[in-house]
Amino acid sequence: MIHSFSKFHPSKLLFLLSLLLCCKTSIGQKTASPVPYGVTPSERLLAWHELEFYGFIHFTINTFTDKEWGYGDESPTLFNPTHFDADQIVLSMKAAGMKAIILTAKHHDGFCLWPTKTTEHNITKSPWKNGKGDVVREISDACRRHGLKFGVYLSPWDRNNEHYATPHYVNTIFQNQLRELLTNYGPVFEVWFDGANGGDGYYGGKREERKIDRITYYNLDELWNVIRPLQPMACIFSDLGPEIRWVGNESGVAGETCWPTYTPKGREDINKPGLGQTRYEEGQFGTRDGKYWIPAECDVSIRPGWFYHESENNRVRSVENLVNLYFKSVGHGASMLLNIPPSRKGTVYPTDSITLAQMGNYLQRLYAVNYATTAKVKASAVRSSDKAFAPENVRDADRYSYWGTPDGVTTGEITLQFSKPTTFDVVRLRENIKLGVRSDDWEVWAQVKGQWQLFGKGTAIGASRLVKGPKVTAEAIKVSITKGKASICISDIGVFNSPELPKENLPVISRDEKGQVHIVGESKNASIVYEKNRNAISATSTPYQAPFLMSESGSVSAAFLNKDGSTSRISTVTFGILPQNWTLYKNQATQTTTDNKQLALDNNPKTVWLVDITSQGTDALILDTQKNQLVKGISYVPDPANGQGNITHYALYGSQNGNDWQLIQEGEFSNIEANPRPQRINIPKDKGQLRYLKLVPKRWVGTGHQVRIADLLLL
Ligand code: FUL
Repeated sequence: MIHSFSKFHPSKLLFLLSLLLCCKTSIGQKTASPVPYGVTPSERLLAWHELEFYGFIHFTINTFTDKEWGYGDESPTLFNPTHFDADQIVLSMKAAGMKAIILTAKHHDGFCLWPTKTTEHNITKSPWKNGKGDVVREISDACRRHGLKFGVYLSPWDRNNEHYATPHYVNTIFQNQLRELLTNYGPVFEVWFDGANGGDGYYGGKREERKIDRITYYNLDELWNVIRPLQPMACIFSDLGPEIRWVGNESGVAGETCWPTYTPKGREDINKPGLGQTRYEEGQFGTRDGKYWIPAECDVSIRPGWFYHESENNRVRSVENLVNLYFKSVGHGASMLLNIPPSRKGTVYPTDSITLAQMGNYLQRLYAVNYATTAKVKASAVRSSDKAFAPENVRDADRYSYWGTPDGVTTGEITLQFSKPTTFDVVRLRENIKLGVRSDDWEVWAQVKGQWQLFGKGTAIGASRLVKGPKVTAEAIKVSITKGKASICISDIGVFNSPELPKENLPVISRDEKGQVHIVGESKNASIVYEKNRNAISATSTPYQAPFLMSESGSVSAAFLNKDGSTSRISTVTFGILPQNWTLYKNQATQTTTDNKQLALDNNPKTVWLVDITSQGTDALILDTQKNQLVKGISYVPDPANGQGNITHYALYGSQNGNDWQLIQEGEFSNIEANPRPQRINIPKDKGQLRYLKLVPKRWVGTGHQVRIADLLLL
């Protein structure tokens, strides 16, 4: 049909106007830029995307109580770092290549790390610097001094505050805490709201459970309005956004395909997201053509826990592990938020800071030379002869200058010809996200000795995509867009050769059924040394020659000792008391279960005992160790692979005869849902002489009728 514009109609005027708008060109540019496709990021999200890799600091009273979640009844006098050094912390993190830091200004226990006027439960009541200290001030100042952006974590859940769950807490106390943080500490790039919300707590001495409606309680529209005028460039994070979403796990990985756009299923109205309400698995992937621009952030800790625990000093992730996570987060278009928990001294522990420096060194060397910058570029189609769309734009350092194809041309290819065969194993792809997420499927090809071979392929590009392929020496590379929703706007193709990564090589420690401890491993010119019940290793540690017996509970640490007296990193394994003829059953000794209960005693977290539970809080898991002995604690190892059924609340009893039971402790396994790491319950000496132990699961993750026990260790 041919349109006739001879007769005036208002819709025609609108059409003309929109045409004019679409055809807007920049100065000197004759061809119109493509119309943005779908939703696009705001200015502050664009700035956020450019950060890619930044750090988290978890530091508070928990650092001193050895906990992951404080109950809220901890005395502020416990907070007393001996050598707090904000520069050391910030510089250790900067050395890794981080561009910003988010600090836990208040965690769930409610203790405020700055001198707030909103609650007495704050740093002025601690002995540190005679109550004159301010961790938020020191860290934010150090960030500015060293050129890093600063962000705040303010836990909505406050287990200390007597007003929690009332309107007064949320409308006055919590909002004022935000106001203080966003007014007094300079520019803030991100405000982090945790999803863990409501539940048991001290609550001013009431010690009860308080439930809140996660969708309505926090008056989120109002809360966002507190943030906006005070910090216009601060992006708001919560499980569902509104600006940055949780990736849905605490392991540091985004989905292989991870869209920055998102329409949370069953919740089309993002203005009412609630805190802590999400379908976790969705966060990894986002939604193609989602209604909102809510990119994913991958939060992960360098240690198993979020807070510092001395017992985890030898469980710091290796640089190899961190780099792998970097490729699975930043490399999938999300950001990497790596947590570094300062120790009780108030500094980053040496193992952590050495690893951070190694990571920084790796990233610096990775990006040192971009082989694309000197390549000859050719594309299958170009929008026009305007420089604005030239294929060469993919080689420059500008994230937004791009190669553009004509409207309707959604597939095509671009070739980069090197002047000589070039070795690489990483290709970086970026779209100009100011124009939306346009392309879907892509392939990267490498031309090796005249033959094109596939280097990598996938779906979604967005702000950044790192393709890690085999090391090849190629004459050229070709990026093919094989499916897309709008004309192509690729802004970056980077070609890099990754440096050698130090491979983690540690002695492997295991114990057999008879209690013999074996330590195996090989390292050139090095021998193995070990220690029992000591985390540190030195040249004077015991040389390992043959397996040794250890039927009691305890830890074994081992490392390679080099000829020059230096040692490798240390590996530490904790063993429980050796289970010898122990029996494990549900409720009564007479009750036989057909399930695989021995899997809970095999010291292998990969094999899991799944127990049917008939009723909450009454079914008991009973362990008979066959003899009275001193038990110092238990370690419950949840299923690391499937959270559903992992125990969150328990009661633990002990007995010498199997009839008279004494309550040892009732409590929670904090944060086990998001971070299923081993949980320890200490048993006081006066209750520790026992033969039987009874664990009553009171609550667990999900609504199923089974609980999961990967391992149960008696310590
Ligand atoms: C979780 C919290 O409950 C953890 O303690 C930690 O702060 C982590 C980053 O988020 O949901």
